[in-house]
Amino acid sequence: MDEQDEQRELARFQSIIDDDGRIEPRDVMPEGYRKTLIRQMAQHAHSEIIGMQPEGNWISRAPSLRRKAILMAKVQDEAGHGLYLYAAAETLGADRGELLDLLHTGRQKYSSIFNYPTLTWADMGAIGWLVDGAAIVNQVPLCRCSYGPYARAMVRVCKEESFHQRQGFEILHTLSHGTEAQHAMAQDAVDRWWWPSLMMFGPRDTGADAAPGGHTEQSMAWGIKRFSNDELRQRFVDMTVPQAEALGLTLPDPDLRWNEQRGSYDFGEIDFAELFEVIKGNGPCNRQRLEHRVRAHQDGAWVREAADAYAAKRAADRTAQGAA
Ligand code: FAQ
Repeated sequence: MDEQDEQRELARFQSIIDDDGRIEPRDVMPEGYRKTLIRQMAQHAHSEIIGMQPEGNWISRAPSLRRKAILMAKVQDEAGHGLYLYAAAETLGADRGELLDLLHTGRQKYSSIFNYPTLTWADMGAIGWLVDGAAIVNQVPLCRCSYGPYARAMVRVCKEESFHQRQGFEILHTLSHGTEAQHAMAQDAVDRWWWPSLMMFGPRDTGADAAPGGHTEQSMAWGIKRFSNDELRQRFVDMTVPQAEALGLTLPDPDLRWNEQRGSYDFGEIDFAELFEVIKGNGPCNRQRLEHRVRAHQDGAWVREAADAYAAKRAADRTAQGAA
C-alpha cells in the first residue's frame, strides 16, 4: 500500500470511530490502536486464566456436591473467557505463545485482584458477588468497544459473568442467613475483598493516585474504553451498597453514605499505594500465582505437542489424499 492509500485508509478508520462503528481485523488501523488493544486484551485474557487459581483452590473443599459442580463450571468458564480473549488478540496478529511468555516472565500484567488469598469458603461468595460484579460493570461497556472481535467476545463473557455474580450472591446469602459462625465468615470475606475489588478499576483518573502515562484518555478517544476508571468504580459502589443491605452484610467503610446532591454514594479513601505495590508484583500471592501458572504451562507441554502432531498428521493425510 502506498502512502496515499494508507492515508485514505486511516481517514476511513477515523470516520468509523467518529460514527461509533466497528473496526474489523482486516481494516487498516493506527499502530497505537493495535498495540493498545493487544495490551488490554492480553492483560484481560491473563486475568481470566490466573483468576482460575483462587477459586480452583476450593474445588476439592466445596461444602456439597452441588456447590462443587457449580464451582467447577465457573472455573471452567474463566478458562473459556481466556480462550475467547487470546483468540480475539490473535486477530490483531498477536501470537498466543508469545503473549503467554510475556505473562510468565512478568512483562505483561494481570488483574491485581487475583493476588489475594482465598481463606474460607465464604471467599467463593465474595469473589462471585464482588469480583465478578466489578468485572461486569467494567466489561458491559466493552461490549460496545470499537474493535469488533473484542466487543463480540465481551457479549458472551458478560452473560456468563452474570451467572457467576448471582451464584456468589447466593453463597453469601445462604451463609449470611445461616448460623452465627457462617454469618461471621461471610462478613469477614466481604471485609477482606471490598477494598481490593474497588482497586480492580485501576488508578484514579487524575491527581496523585493517577497512573503516570495512563491510557484512559487515548483509549476513550478510540472508543476502546467508554468510561473512565473512576466513573466505573462509582457505578459499582452505587450498585453494590443496596445489594449488601439485601444480604444483611456491611461494607467495611465508615465513610460510605448517600450523597443527595450527587445522587451517588460517597466512599472512603482507597489505598492506592497498595494497588501499585500489588501491580508491581508485591501482593500477598503474586509469586505463588505466577509460579503455579508456569508449572501448569510446563505440565501441559505434552498436550500441545500431541495437538501439533495430530494437526501435522491430518495435513499429511490430506496432502496424500489430494495426490491420490
Ligand atoms: N490490576 O491507564 P490505566 C476478570 C494497570 S476481571 C493490574 O487505567 P487501562 C473476571 C494497567 O494495565 C479482571 N494492573 O490502564 C474474573 C496499566 O498498565 P500498563 C480483568 C492494572 O488499561 C472474575 C496501568 O495500570 N478485567 O478477570 C489494574 O486503560 C472472577 C495504568 O492503568 C479486565 O482486564 C489492575 N486492577 O485500564 C475472572 C478488563 N488497573 O499496561 C476470574 C479489561 C490498571 O501501562 C474470577 N481491561 N492496571 O503497564 C480494562 O478495562 C482496563 O485495562 C483497566 C485498566 C480498567 C483494567
